[in-house]
Amino acid sequence: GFNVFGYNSYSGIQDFIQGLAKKHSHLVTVEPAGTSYQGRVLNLVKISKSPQGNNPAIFVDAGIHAREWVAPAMALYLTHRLVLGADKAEELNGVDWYIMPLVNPDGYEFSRSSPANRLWRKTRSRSGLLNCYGVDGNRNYGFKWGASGTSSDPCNAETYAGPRPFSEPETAAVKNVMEKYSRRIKLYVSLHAYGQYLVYPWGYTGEFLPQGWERLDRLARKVSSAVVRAGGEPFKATSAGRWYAAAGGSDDYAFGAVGIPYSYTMELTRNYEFNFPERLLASVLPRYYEGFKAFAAQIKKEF
Ligand code: 0X9
Ligand code: ZN
Repeated sequence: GFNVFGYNSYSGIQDFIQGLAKKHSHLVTVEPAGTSYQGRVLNLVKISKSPQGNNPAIFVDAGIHAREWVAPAMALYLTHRLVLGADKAEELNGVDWYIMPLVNPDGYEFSRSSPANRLWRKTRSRSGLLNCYGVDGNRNYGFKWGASGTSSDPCNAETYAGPRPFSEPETAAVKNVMEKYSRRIKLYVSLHAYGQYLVYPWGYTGEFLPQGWERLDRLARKVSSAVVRAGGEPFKATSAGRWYAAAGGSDDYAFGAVGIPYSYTMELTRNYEFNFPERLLASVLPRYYEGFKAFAAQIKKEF
């Protein structure tokens, strides 16, 4: 089964996505974008009213960090709302959406497998000789890879950057999506938890900001205001590196290597750390959706 206001299994998520594509074939396309280390399909969901059009696009991914369950929940709720409201929704007129709702299904399923594994963050790849598993996907991208805020120790449970950039099939799949649609993607949002931060490049350093950071900051504040107007908690807008520096993130890669003009990491939820209660999803996800409408409005206006 699948619950839009729940934490679903990988297979429940697969069923939901395939069901949507079947029922709304004019609107929803599912594209296999790769395979996880353990062989799970990484699906890219495209939602568009003009499949062959040249609309500017928004790319949203979620779940690179296994334990941040609210992130895939949001990506799937976003998918659900876009499809449900497609007739009237301004956020689908002239904008295409690419959503990868679960980037790290191996880690996600591992974090669901027992309370002892609940706080797993990384992928589940096996590192050479050591009896240690996993790479932090958000240190594994090929922009300033291995610089500050990363570990070269495969047994580091939080920030191991991997043996080389894009060593993980999961990050390579996201990179391929960015590059395949790079001419059209104007906004990249990577969903994470927690803290209610909406951060933009650079992530690898807090010493300086990219050129044109003001527009990144302005849009982040617009999105936060939209969420607040809907009754939600504000998002703190800042550069990722001013929060704390960490290199090899997907946001920096999208912005710095691919050239996507707007790139954010969105840290959902303020309280409960990684254990945001399932019963509260119905109150926060619709408020966050208002933030996504604000993102879309800006992309439509500007591109
Ligand atoms: O450390 C991270 O990867 C992100 N925070 S989390 O608690 N979800 O792990 C923040 C990433 C911000 N972006 C970069 N540092 N590039
Ligand atoms: Zn995260």
